Amino acid sequence: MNDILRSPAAPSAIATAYDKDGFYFPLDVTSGTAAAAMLADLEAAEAECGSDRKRLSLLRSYPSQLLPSFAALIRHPRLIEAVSQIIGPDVLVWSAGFFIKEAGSKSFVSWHQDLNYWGLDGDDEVTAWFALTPATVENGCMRFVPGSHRMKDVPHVDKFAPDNLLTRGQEIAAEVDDASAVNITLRAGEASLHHGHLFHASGPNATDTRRLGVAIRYVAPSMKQTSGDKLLVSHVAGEDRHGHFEHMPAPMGRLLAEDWERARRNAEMKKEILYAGVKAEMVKENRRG
Ligand SMILES: O=C(O)CCC(=O)C(=O)O
Repeated sequence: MNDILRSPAAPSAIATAYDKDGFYFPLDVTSGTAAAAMLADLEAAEAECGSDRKRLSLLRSYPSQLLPSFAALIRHPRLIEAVSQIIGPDVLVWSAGFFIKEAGSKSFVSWHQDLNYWGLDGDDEVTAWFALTPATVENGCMRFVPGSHRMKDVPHVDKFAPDNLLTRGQEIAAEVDDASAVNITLRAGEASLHHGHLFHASGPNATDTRRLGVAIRYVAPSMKQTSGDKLLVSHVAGEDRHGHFEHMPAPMGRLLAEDWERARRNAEMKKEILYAGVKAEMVKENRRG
């Protein structure tokens, strides 16, 4: 990647802000040119999927298993360095999927916390949301409530609103102080970091271009699924001394048959976790969270 980095923040600034607010941004990861090249790779792969909706859904949910450019992104030294300040040097990627808002789309994300529905036994987790396009107020950037991560798990209700990008259209079942939220605007090539208990949401895309970001869920290897399932993860830094997950290899090429097969297996396992207790007819492709 042809990276042109702006002056990076001192590592302690990341950990301090994250501890206080539950998030950190903006983190310089790649140049805009490198982000545009990743976007072009994704869009070429989307075109190659044609009208195969199942493949499109797998591609958008598991790009780092199918495209070497995204396998490199989740291992990018700037991301690993920043994430290690928060969860330590041993790092796995639990998932890395797109949140896509097409031009002019009503797609939104309701106020929620991430960790409530992932079936993990702790909170040694951090999401790096990497912007493939700029994230602006107009195109529906994320909004974070500073300090809300200290509330730990709060109750949610499943609403299944059609334009909600979350798996269950889940929403925090209490009033959220929207006025205190911060707009997480990013240029293409920057990322934000957020805690799995942070209250966050995002609005529709009122512009005439797509808004795309990859939400990379980094976890410490000490975490495990409360169900006992060994989910598929990417081992991206340090060591895994726990063996709670099955490690996947990085793709050796673009859109290879064995990687489609592994992504399919991953999707089946994740569906069981993310949709636990939900009626089959409510389960939709291209949903997150
Ligand atoms: O992309 C968005 O607008 C929302 C992303 C989100 O909720 C997340 O990454 O946890």
